[in-house]
Amino acid sequence: MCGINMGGTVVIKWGGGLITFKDQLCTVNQEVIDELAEACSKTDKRLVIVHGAGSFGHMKAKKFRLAEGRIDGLSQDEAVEDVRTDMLKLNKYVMDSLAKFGVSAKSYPPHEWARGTGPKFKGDLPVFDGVTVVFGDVVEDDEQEFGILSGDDIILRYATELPDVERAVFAIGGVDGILRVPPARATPDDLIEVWHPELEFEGEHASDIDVTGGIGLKAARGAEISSAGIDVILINGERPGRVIDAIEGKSVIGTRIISGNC
Ligand code: IP8
Repeated sequence: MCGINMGGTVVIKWGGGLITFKDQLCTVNQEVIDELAEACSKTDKRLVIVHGAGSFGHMKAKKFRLAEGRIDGLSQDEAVEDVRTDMLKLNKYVMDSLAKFGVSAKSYPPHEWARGTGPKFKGDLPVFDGVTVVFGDVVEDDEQEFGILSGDDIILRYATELPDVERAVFAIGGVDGILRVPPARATPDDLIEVWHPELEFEGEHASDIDVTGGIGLKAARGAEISSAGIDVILINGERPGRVIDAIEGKSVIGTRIISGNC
């Protein structure tokens, strides 16, 4: 980070499918992590980075049904600890990369401060006087003992509760934004440049792998952020130039999310 702080806060989600290889257990895409970290080192905005889980979280959470909480007859305790440990490992790749590019950042593992799942989880949002880093995690839950708190719910809370948020950026993998049809069938014309909740799209959700909501959850949380008056954009996180431009609020290829059909 260089220079004086030029204005407000930008919250950015690094999608789990962007920073890991989603179908190979606990494998990181180091190149993408480094590009994102470098992009984040180039801004004077105050950043909150929320990263997803990808193959460090979803596979084991799915196998042991951790999103459903305690299930009698299933030995889940080890899996709860394993997924937390795996998420800390993924977070270390992120933190090491940020440090490599000179970013002063501090990480706050949600299982230490958040309780409950979904957008109404409890806990004071930690903020660092530099770059704040948090991530999707296995957290304690009053009703079901534990559950999965998605980074998409965390970003909603940061974007709407910090006082000076300028925009929320969702950096995702493999696509330029929200597409009208699943990526395998899409042409460049299928990118939805402005999306609002009344506009239907055929989102692909790998529910065989993912325990949280995929693109649909990002779109829904994006619309909630936008209805609080905060700009929201979904971009292809594999294009560092777009990541930088999105953070700075410049015009960029992607999907802007607005809250209503107006
Ligand atoms: O990838 C999920 O977070 P997300 C967290 O941000 C775990 O939805 C541990 C699967």
